[in-house]
Amino acid sequence: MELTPKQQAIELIRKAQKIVVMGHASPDGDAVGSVLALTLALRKLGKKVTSVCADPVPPVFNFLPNTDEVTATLETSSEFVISIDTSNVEVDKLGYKNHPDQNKLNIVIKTLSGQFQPDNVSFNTGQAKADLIIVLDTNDVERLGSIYDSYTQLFYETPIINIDHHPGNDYFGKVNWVDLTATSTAEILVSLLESLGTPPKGSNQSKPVNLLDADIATLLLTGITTDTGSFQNTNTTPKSFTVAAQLVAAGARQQEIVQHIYKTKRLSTLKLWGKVLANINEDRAHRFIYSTVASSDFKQFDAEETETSGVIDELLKTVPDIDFAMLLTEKKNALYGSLRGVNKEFSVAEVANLFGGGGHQMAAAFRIPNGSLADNERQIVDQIKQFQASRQGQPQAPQALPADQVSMQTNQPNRLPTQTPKAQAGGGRFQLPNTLPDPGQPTNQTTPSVPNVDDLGAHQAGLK
Ligand SMILES: [Mn+2]
Repeated sequence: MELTPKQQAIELIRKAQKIVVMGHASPDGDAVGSVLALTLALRKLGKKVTSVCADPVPPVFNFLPNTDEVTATLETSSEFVISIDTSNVEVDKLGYKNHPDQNKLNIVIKTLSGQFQPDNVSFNTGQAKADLIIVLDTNDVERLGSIYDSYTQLFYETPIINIDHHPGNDYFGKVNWVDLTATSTAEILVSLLESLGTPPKGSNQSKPVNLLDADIATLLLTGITTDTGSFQNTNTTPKSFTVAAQLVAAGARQQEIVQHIYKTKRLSTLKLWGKVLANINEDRAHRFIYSTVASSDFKQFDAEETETSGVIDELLKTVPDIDFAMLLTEKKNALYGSLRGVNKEFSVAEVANLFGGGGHQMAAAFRIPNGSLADNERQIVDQIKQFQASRQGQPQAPQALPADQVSMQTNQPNRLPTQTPKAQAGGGRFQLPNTLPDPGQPTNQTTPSVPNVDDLGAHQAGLK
């Protein structure tokens, strides 16, 4: 009988010694909690584990254990290999002469026949090595950000276990454990850790290991809590409550999570949010509101780019009698549009689609590389007005974007992409954000092509 993805994952994990656990770029609570929980649990089983993420853990999660060890750099092997093409040369002897006074090491090859040329020599620097990669909460390898670009070879050489709950997961792993009914990756991991702690049949390990200790349970509960918006979002399932109760019973520090994530805001965050509120533009005729954050606002308040996260969910979308709220944020050489539905009859994904983005009915996003408020705000707003007017059967405003400005990512059929699609440099070209966080409802609805929604903290109301 064919093994389930869970059984296959357990088998690969049991065999591996050196494991790299990764989460998506711009990590959210589920990515951070899942990566660190699995890291700590695997270490309890005697594995050597590295926790990897392209971006640093947002400061809001610093109360969690081991956040300082999440790294964007993998340890590489210390070997430097010099290869010499011997097809035209017969080698006699190999030796070396060390000249420490000149900081020099000469490698000497004596030949019987033929002569080496400089272009016969090639080098191989140390490569990152692992027995197993476990990618968590990530629907495709592009979402790993710079990690995938930096260690492409490692990804091709090493078996990957892909554990995720996002619709549209690319199935890029050797083992793909994708559970769309799970609220979070952390919820899936609870079941994995229960099984991993049980000794395999026929092994000489007799005692079960309790992998759900208080720290690990706290990390996992953080993932479930943030991906369900503190159990407020409609993706919250009976199972998520059961699992959460199990984690609390295992010692998860639920009050600590709530206090740090939902009841603490930095002064810089409050100032930034104040600016967002002051900048609200209202268009009752076209039934939307929007606000903006300029890159200068982050500087002015000494705020990080992640600190806009939550403002749209906690504040902007609480306005009644509109179809949706939008936040335009200038960051990382791009203009990000984050959309949240208010009217349940309306799909914000359609609005995001206008700009080459996507998402779900209640939460969607788009990204304009090299965009800015000065260059793009007017155009975006005009196009939305036109879209709304045509829905409402009103006269249309002009200004459609050329179709060639729209580009979408395509999924590669064969596990890893053969080539890493790079962000287009051309200004005004609309692309999907490649750092979309999870859906949580209202962000957890299925969409065919765009699994994750926006990096502006869809479900993490109050985060960062
Ligand atoms: Mn998640």
